[in-house]
Amino acid sequence: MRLSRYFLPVLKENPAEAQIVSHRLMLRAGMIKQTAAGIYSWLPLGLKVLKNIETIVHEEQAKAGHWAMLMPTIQSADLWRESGRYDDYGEEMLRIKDRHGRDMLFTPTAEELITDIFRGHVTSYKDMPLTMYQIQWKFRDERRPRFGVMRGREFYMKDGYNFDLTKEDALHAYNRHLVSYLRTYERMGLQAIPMRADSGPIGGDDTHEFLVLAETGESEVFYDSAVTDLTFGDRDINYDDKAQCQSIMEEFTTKYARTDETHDEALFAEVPQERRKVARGIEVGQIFYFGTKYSDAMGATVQDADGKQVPVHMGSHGIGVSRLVGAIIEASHDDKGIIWPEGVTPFHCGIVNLKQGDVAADAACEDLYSHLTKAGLEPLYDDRKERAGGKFATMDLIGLPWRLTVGPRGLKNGVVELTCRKTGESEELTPEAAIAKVIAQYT
Ligand code: 5CA
Repeated sequence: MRLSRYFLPVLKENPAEAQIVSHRLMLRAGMIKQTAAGIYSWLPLGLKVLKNIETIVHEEQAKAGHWAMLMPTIQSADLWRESGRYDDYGEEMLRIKDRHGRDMLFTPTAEELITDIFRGHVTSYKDMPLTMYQIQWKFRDERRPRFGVMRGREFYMKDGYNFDLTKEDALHAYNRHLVSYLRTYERMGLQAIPMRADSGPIGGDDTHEFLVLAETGESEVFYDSAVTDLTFGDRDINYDDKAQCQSIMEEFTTKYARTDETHDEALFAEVPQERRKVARGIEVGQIFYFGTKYSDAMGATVQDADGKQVPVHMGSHGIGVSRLVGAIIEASHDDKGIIWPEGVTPFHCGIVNLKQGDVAADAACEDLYSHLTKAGLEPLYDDRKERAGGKFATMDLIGLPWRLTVGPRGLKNGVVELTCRKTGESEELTPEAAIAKVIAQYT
């Protein structure tokens, strides 16, 4: 992409309405624009990051054997009356009437609709286990939408639903989700700690939230600092292996880690004092096992091996896809701007031409651009006739992990400069060596 043709409306001033750094930087970097309280347009740069996060979620869900599908955002109230949640959900649910006066709603989550799809098609235990998910817009009329995309009213969420014959199978689905989520967040450069939580309007007793530690997080969390030493890393996972998934679940959830909703002072006191931490966290996902709550209410039964009709065991599993954009920025920025982890960066590297219009500099930039593009990378080439200082400030603000700087002086010596956004370190390399080094970061 050439910046001269791109839509990147960066702001020089700090927007007054933004209270936390991710909101400020997303507005300043031209990623989003608010249209009403808690409702945002995603501008090209923001959308790229959102889509990258979405791709990681899809890839990890596919590995776990979960099928992607898509349900509508507008649903009939009738299904929600069956489960009893039409009334229970209260003012957070956006209720709409269609032209015939029928009650409709904008989906805040989709347990009812997926259960309806399941009961309409699956009649036998032979068609299970089954897990399907979608990545779709949700609406919750939050009392206090704030912090930009972190607590929006309209937000983008991955919601997955498992259907199993037995509790044991459904708990395996729970563990499978926990494992796949650990991998998902790590690929985004995040440490998200599973913490015992409260299930709220979704229901059930077994639930974990995934929290990214950050001062600006909305949840108060209590944990044994030993949980922060756990990393998932590059493990071989067989998602059909119940024992393996169970043991990873235990590895990551046995040490004390709870949100304030389930915090237990007596249990916490058993953690050695120097490891007892109280902090704040951003909830980037939550998994639930709620048994037969919806299948009982909505008559979702299957025939088991003995020919008996039994209600199916279910759980649901969410990832805050749009919230993650903010959470990643909270976890990775400095006073100049965002620092994207390589897994989600909107462009793989920036190219800054220090003297646009200089024949040699222009040609060298074009050459870098075309080599990187041919290698399957997406560079962002700042080809505007701007001062170098302004170009650097924009690149630092939008946070691409690598920057290639090209100027007539360096070219006379046969070199360009490669700068790492995270460390700020620069080195002079031949264009070929610089290209090879950037490509190597992504392979
Ligand atoms: N049906 C279940 C799982 S699919 C469910 O709705 N879970 S949830 O309520 O925990 O939401 C899933 C994730 O969506 C949360 O962990 C959070 O990361 C994100 N989320 C929830 N509310 C908002 C909001 N108002 N703005 C942005 N993200 C949100």
